[in-house]
Amino acid sequence: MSEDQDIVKINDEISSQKADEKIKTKLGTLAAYFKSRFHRTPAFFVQVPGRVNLIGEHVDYCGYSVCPMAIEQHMLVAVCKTDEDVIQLTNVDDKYEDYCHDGFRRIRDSRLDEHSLGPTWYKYFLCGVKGALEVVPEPKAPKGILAAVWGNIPPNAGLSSSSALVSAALLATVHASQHKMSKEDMATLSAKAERYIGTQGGGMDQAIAFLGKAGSAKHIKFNPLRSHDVMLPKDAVFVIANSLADHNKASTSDYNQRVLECRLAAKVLAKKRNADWQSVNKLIDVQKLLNKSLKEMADIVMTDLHNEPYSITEIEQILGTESELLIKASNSAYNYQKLKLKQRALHVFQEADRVTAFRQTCERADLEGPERLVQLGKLMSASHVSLRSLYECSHPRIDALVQDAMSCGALGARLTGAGWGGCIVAITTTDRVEEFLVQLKKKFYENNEEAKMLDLSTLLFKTEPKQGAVIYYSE
Ligand code: ADP
Ligand code: NG1
Ligand code: MG
Repeated sequence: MSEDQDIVKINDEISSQKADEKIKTKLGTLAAYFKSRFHRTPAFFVQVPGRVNLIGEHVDYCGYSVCPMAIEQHMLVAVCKTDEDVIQLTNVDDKYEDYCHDGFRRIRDSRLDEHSLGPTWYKYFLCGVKGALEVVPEPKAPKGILAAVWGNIPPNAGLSSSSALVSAALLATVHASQHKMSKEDMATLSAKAERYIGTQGGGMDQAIAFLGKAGSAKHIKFNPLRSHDVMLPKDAVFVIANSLADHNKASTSDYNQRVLECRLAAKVLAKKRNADWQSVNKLIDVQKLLNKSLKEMADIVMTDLHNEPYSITEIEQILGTESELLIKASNSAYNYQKLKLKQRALHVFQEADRVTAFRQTCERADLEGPERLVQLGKLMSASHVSLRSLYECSHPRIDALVQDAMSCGALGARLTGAGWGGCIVAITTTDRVEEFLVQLKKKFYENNEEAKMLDLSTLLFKTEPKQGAVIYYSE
């Protein structure tokens, strides 16, 4: 009997046999590829989507809620167990080289964050495996696994290809171990697991990867993780457009620098208001301690923090402590002479407020027709302005694309994901979307040499809320 014939439908919350014709064809193609590489048949497949964040950028790691939706583009992984102590990975896209390593269970104890020019693709997969092996009881874990990966989420573009890969690897390992877990637990574990790559992410991407639901965006809250459906207006269409400036988040310290700035801003604000700053790690912690609204917190930032960047020495003096203590929690290089506490904290409190306003605007019964969409558009555009000027995580090409989208008739547009490149998301209406796509294509892509060599439908497309992670079985 083959090692994997005992796989049963244990994670029934996310198991599905109802593959539609399109996905059945893909599963067949991937199974054939798997067989050609491993001379085995896959026991099951996991499919995990990318996401577009509609609003709530760079707030998840401060403890605040976000409003993303899962998209159609996804990571598909074919998996089987093996009784050899090995992990073998292959990728349908040959730009991602095969990987083979002895010692599958030893991945639990390995370090994955050592890479100078950005992590190799398989490290994201190993993060997911490591995260799973940390919770699966050892005797249940397979001796080894074989996996073939096939993804179509534009990489390094803010649509969360990395988390789809980490979450797919975690789900594959948990399922191959016949271990039963809730979606929320797998999402929380995947968020922790992706931090092994070296970035101190907040958990939005892995949450929507598991909790995504066809037909509705999600309002996701953290600690503990929970989600609520957000029904988007029927006449709204969300369009994703790729700026073609790509940015691998784990290859620079930009992201972790923002996480550090927010953490230090939270401590300084607490200290200035005579609260227990040592217990504060996130901006939401100081808001709770002071018992203020988000708008009041924005006012406090304006009065308590100065415009000039802080040095770590000044922060040390304010807190009366040593910098070693403050920076120990992270593992990447910072610019600790120029810490922009005021700008980052202001963005976070105001952006968190916009998330609540976005959900309320979707749900308000008294808003008539186009007015609802106009208000959603304004919130999205305000988010972009803040990301560009206060959070400084945009890119000239992203700003140009946002501007072009607005001049082509979008009601609002903003960068989505971590930024420093990647994609924008724009809101338009069902009756104007086709014209909008034609205009934006002309304006942004037609004279772009790089775009001419690519399939435009992968750079500029309409999107709608899709299902989160699914497990399929071979027939
Ligand atoms: P994103 O915004 O897409 O999540 P990140 O910088 O966080 O961008 O991570 C993207 C990384 O994920 C890529 O550099 C690559 O290593 C990995 N990746 C993305 N897509 C694939 C794929 N189809 N196959 C293998 N690895 C992938
Ligand atoms: P990207 O780089 O777009 O996958 C990141 C973080 C999120 C969130 C956003 C900004 C990870 C895995 N993802 O997304 O948690 O902080 O940036 O809102 O770190
Ligand atoms: Mg990512």
